[in-house]
Amino acid sequence: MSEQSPVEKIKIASKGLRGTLKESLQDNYTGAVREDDTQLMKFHGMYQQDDRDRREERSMKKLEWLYSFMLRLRLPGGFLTPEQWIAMHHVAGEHSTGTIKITTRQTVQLHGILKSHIKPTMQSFNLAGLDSIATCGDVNRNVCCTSNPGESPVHDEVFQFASKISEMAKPKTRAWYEIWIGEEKIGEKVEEDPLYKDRYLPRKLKVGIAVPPNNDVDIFINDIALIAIIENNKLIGFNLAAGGGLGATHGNPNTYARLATVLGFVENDEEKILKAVYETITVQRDYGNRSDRKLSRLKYTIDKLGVDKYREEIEKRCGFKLEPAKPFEFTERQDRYGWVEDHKGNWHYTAFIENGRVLDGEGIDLKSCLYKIAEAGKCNFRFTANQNVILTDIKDKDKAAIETLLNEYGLIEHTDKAGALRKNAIACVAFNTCPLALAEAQRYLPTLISKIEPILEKHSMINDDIILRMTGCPNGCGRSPNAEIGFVGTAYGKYNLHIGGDRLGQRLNTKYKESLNEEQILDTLDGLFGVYQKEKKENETFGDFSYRKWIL
Ligand code: SRM
Ligand code: SF4
Repeated sequence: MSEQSPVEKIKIASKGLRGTLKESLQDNYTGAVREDDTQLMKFHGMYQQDDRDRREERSMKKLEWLYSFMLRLRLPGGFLTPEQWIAMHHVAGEHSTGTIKITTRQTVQLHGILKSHIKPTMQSFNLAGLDSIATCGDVNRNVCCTSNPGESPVHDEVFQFASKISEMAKPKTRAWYEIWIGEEKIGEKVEEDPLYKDRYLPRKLKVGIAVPPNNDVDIFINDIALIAIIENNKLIGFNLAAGGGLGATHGNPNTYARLATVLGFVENDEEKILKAVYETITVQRDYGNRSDRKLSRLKYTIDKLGVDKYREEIEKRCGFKLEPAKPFEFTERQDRYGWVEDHKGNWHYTAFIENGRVLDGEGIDLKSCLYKIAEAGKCNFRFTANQNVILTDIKDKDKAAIETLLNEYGLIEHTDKAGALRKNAIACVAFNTCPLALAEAQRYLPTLISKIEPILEKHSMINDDIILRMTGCPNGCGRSPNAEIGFVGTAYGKYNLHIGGDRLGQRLNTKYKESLNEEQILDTLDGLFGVYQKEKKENETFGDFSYRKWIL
């Protein structure tokens, strides 16, 4: 048997994810935490980072890098009350850079939290009924769910599963409460955790739930995916899929992006559905690779075991068989911007937040606007997996007041005037905080889009809903491998261009050109769009055309 990865040893020795975090926090000589604790912190929802824009300057001055921490909240299905929004607004202002970053998994991250500010941050969130448990680390992460549960009673019913799965797969250790909130530890014994035991999972694990026909959560990129099957407006159960994941490493052919494979159907029986998800996790726990972390996601386990063996193993552990998968169809993936009325007569407004960055300035005071709306207390907040915000559950009588605030701050105009390409685009964080970034993403994509738009105009494609995404490295956080046009950073200012993914998130794209600079990107797209306009079939999307023309 190959040697276990160092992280495996850290987990086992951690005493229920406690490690020496308390001691690390008390060490005032450094802004960092001890090396092993950087791994354990992830299970508590935090990453140690440094300001990469200032690395060189700090090194020249012989100063320690400017360490700080990124914190990610646990928000199954991406829901916040207005009171929680207000709390988050204040925490962001007092303890982080101030920017609220909506992520591609329907939650928020705060960056730049100094070590001495971590405890107050956690305590404020705890008071607001929020936590960051298991949003990172080798555990189940934030559970995603189709964004707008108010849309139909079925959406509501499905949404409940996001919280139930999140709760079921939450680590049993009380370490988060002890270290950050000050809860007293009772005795020396470490809590039993039947799901995670003392080794947790071989790697991160992601669960998503989609309600067709909308694939807004990009369901097939999840390790475990539930696709709601609806007949006569009733939820009859879920198709269970497994093995999605987008991360890869440049130059390592053993790593690859993969879409989840549908394994079968489970009827609408809560116990059975939760059991099926639970045992899909335990198979990965027991068979996943624990020596090479590059090959340890569920997607590699399912390919190593074979789909049939993985399914059999789930069935054996569940004590029931998965039924044959039911047919389903996705017809859209975009967020539904603007106002939507639901079956109860309540209103929901989806606002465009470019790359999920909620801050003031840059042409619009988004943060103040959303704060004022939260203060009014007339709506809840939901995040979409496309990094946007939905103001939800607005009573008909309150709609006008919300609309007035939206207009006062220009958010309706901001949403309406953004072009189709921009509205459908995603970029990951990348510089200046992501330690793995090779190139810019969220700080650069808006500018690049402004340069692509005239080319689209020239080819009469400006209203085309093309899905374009950019990531600063091949890890795929902005889901670039699952876009019609994907940019993947290779070095500062250089990107691989991937094309041929479909519009609905059911076919990955393929690398078409390597390490292009901006000029080459614009020239290449100009050429591709020209051919597409000339040769496409009626209603053929850019993704489908490029696949047929240049990839097949
Ligand atoms: Fe991610 C690592 C940001 C969604 C695949 N991701 C990271 C880290 C934590 C870098 C690190 O390990 O130190 C990034 C922090 C940057 C920063 O400064 O904030 C990071 N990932 C993000 C977010 C914030 C991107 C965004 O702009 O929204 C997303 C947070 C999601 C959340 O709320 O939980 C985010 N990451 C994703 C997704 C997309 C998704 O899940 O829908 C993926 C592709 C799907 C998948 O998991 O395969 C993704 N992130 C990765 C990977 C590659 C994992 C792999 O299997 O190889 C890494 C690197 C790793 O784990 O070693 C990574
Ligand atoms: Fe960082 Fe790469 Fe993820 Fe972008 S894709 S946030 S650069 S790890």
